[in-house]
Amino acid sequence: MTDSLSAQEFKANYDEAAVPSYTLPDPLVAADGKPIDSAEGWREVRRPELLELFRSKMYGRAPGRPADVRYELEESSQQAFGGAATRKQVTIHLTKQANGPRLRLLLYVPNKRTGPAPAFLGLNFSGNQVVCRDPAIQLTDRWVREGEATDGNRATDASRGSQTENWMVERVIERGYALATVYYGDIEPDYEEGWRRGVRSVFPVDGKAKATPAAQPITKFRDDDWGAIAAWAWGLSRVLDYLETDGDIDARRVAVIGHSRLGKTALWAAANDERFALCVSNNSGEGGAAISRRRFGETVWRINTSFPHWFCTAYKQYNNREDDLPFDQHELVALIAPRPVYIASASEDQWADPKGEFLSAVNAELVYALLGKTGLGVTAPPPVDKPVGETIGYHLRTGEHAVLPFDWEQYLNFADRHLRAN
Ligand code: GTR
Repeated sequence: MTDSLSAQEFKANYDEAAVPSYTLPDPLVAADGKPIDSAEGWREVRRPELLELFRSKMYGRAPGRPADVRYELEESSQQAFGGAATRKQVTIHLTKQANGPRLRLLLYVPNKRTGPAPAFLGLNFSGNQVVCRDPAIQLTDRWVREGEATDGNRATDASRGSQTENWMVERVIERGYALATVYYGDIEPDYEEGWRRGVRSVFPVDGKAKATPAAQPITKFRDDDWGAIAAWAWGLSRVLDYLETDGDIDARRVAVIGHSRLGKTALWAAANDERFALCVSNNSGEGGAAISRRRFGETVWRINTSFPHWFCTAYKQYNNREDDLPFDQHELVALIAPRPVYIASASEDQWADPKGEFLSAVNAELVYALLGKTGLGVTAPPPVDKPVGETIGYHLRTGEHAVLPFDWEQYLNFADRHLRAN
């Protein structure tokens, strides 16, 4: 972990009484001060304006879709989980070069289905082999964070299935959804210099519709060039490009899901790429669903200091200056409207500011309403373990910072309501 600050050096505020007073930017007032009062005004004026602000000031700009992708089916079997699912392992080559950047997709599709399956797509933290105990999953050969089931920065067989209960793959299949996952380190390894071994070293941000590799090695970034979160989100869109070509998947019903830093990533992916039909942000916290102006738990300064590579350089100017941000995170949620989005917090995860995450859901409501939807539909935080909401879902689960079976059950119920209703 590139966490260069020890906890002692930063005193996080966990006292609600010490949260400063603040005014949230109104998502329905344009930069020129004019009110936005129609769906068209949102689509044509305000949504592009907000996207541009988040791109240029926070996550950074990403290139377009690569000009030369190639999909290689490495392995498949219809006998996964005792015949309940078909497993596919597909390499997504992002350039023409055989040794160029590539993503390894692990896909399970339920065998019991009447047509192309809706799917959950999420990046994983430690290699595809951690998501369940299927011995056929390729062990990642990429850099992984050193831990119990690694040999230095290499994953070992001991890591197989270690996050089974965080992924619930068999349950997802049983409920009729496909599960697609890629190791986030395939896109970019998560440390400050990790970009040198990831897609940001290959594709320049040049504003062209089709991304092609740089002629010269990339050596530095401009203030608004993509950070790692934008790169991971871009990778999710590349997986969706593949899913659009796979006849077993209904690419119009793909839910993008992520936990923690990857929850921030899922939100940004869904904000940018309207092909994602639904978004789940699990404990995404600072830089995700939590309101930055609250300065509760992790703050802008702290996240930019611990993880200098996550956001674009321009974001650093807001260190300890949250009130100067031309947006707040409820507007990130609003960028997903009118599509369904689920925000989940955990009671012991105060670092991620559960109340701030809830308030983003509340304050995105205006935009959902303008687009003819009920968002959260409530303004008071619900009791623990009681999901609320309509097109915006929310719950505060009892317990720690993690995606747990309780969370998955709520996401599956939410997806049933939104992706299965005809
Ligand atoms: C923490 C970071 C959080 C969150 C978390 C995670 O150290 O401060 O913003 O992203 O890591 O991703 O697990």
